[in-house]
Amino acid sequence: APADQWWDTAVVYEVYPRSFADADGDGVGDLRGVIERLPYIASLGVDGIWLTPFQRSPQVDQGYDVSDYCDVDPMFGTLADFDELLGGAHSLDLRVLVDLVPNHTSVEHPMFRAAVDAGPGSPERDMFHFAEGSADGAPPNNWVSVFGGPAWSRARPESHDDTEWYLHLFSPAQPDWNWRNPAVAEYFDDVLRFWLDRGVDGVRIDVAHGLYKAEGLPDSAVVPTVIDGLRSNPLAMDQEPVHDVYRRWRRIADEYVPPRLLVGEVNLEPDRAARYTRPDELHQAFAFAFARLGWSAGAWAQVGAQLELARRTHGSAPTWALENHDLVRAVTRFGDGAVGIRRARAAVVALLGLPGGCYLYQGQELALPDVDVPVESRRDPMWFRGGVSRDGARVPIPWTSKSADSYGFGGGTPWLPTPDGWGRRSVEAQEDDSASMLALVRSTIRLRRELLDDGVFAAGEGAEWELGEDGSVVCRREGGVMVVVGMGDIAVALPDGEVLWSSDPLDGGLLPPDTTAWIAPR
Ligand code: TEU
Repeated sequence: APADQWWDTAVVYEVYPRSFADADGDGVGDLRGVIERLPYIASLGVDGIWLTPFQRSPQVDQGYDVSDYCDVDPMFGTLADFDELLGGAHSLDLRVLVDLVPNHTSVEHPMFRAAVDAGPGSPERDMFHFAEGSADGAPPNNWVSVFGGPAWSRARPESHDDTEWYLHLFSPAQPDWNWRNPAVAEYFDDVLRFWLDRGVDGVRIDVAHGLYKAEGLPDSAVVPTVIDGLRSNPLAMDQEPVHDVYRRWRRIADEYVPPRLLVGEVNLEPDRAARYTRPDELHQAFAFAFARLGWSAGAWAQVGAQLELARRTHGSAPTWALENHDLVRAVTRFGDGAVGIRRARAAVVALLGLPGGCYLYQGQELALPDVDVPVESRRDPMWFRGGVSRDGARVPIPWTSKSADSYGFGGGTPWLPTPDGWGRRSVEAQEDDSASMLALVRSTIRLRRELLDDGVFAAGEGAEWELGEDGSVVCRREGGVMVVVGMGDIAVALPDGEVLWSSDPLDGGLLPPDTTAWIAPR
């Protein structure tokens, strides 16, 4: 691939800084912790990192409520620390993506505070969605928030003359911007340029299918669909004008040398999501339909085929991910215990064998399970609004085998408790074990790179998906390599060809259950 299209074949490692490594011992991970562990990240063989929000924030939604888009939260460090991180990553050939949150902000953002103070009818309020409710005290419309509960809160509940409400698709601490006001777009141009000028290689865009709401904010006639505990309201998502925002951002990203990457969190079905990666919009959008799948060959083949159709229709490859800080960890989703680990191994080898960029989430390389965080320790605002808790995927990373310093995470009481036995899953425990998930992820990424260098894997390949024998699924890359995942109860015959790789040892010419193999045509 041309040097400026590195993302087409890249493996990017998602770092959730508050749970990665805590250098100052306050129980919360920080940028210095990331700086100290950059050599570890580089040792995985990945091409870059995506850092989830570390900007100034009251941390109601763990940083996804941003009160200053252009500064580092003191909990995580300083802008100077960020610059050091960026320089350190670049010197290890790691690209750096930062998170941009344009759908909503924090109630503590100066512009939102100014809007509350300025009162109804003011230009300040027009930066957000303020509206009068009904005479009987109900909110302006019937929308519910993604996290549960009404999507509206009163701006000044104590006031008798100011009875306006403001819209928040997520928690009440996260007011939505009014993207129909051109001043909002101009403000975000500056935010985008601030990070790109600092030298970041790209941005991950939070709720990229949000931003615009249906004109006039009409009542919704449909009950929102609930996926992974999140409520999706079609009137609040995937509105046509949002595509102009990405055309505008793409022009900005392309002004830089080399061009910068735009990757969107577009949590939509394949065909709708792929529209965000048309040639003049985003470069990548995560394949959420795939990330949500359980252990089912039928489902993988079906969604794989949908993604391939979307690629052909709109012209850009799927971007693969199985885990992130919002989803239940793969080990747990696929069955937990030894079976779950074996399937998570097979799944990561499958993903890394598919054509297109691939994102891994910190701890996935350790086969960490989702943790059942004790109710009194949960911190997720979604949990507090009656939804599921995403804390189970956010527990601090175990670096060392002994419990001291929270298994090497840091000296303070960690912001989420680490469970018993966490040290057995640590980096230290897996480092010298050739049968570990850590060893598998490293060697799989290395082989993927070699196959790309040798032209066995190529950027931009399509892929055919079909059901194989006895509960297996086969993805045949255009260049000929087949990724075969055994998801049934019995071992299956492998297609003819040379075995390039497998997630666990094969059984003669047979693929055992819960195993992935890469097969090259002879
Ligand atoms: O998650 C976004 C999220 O919840 C949506 O993709 C949701 O599935 C969709 O709106 C339903 O249509 C991101 C972050 O990853 C998450 O941690 C934050 O809590 C959330 O945004 C709010 O910023």
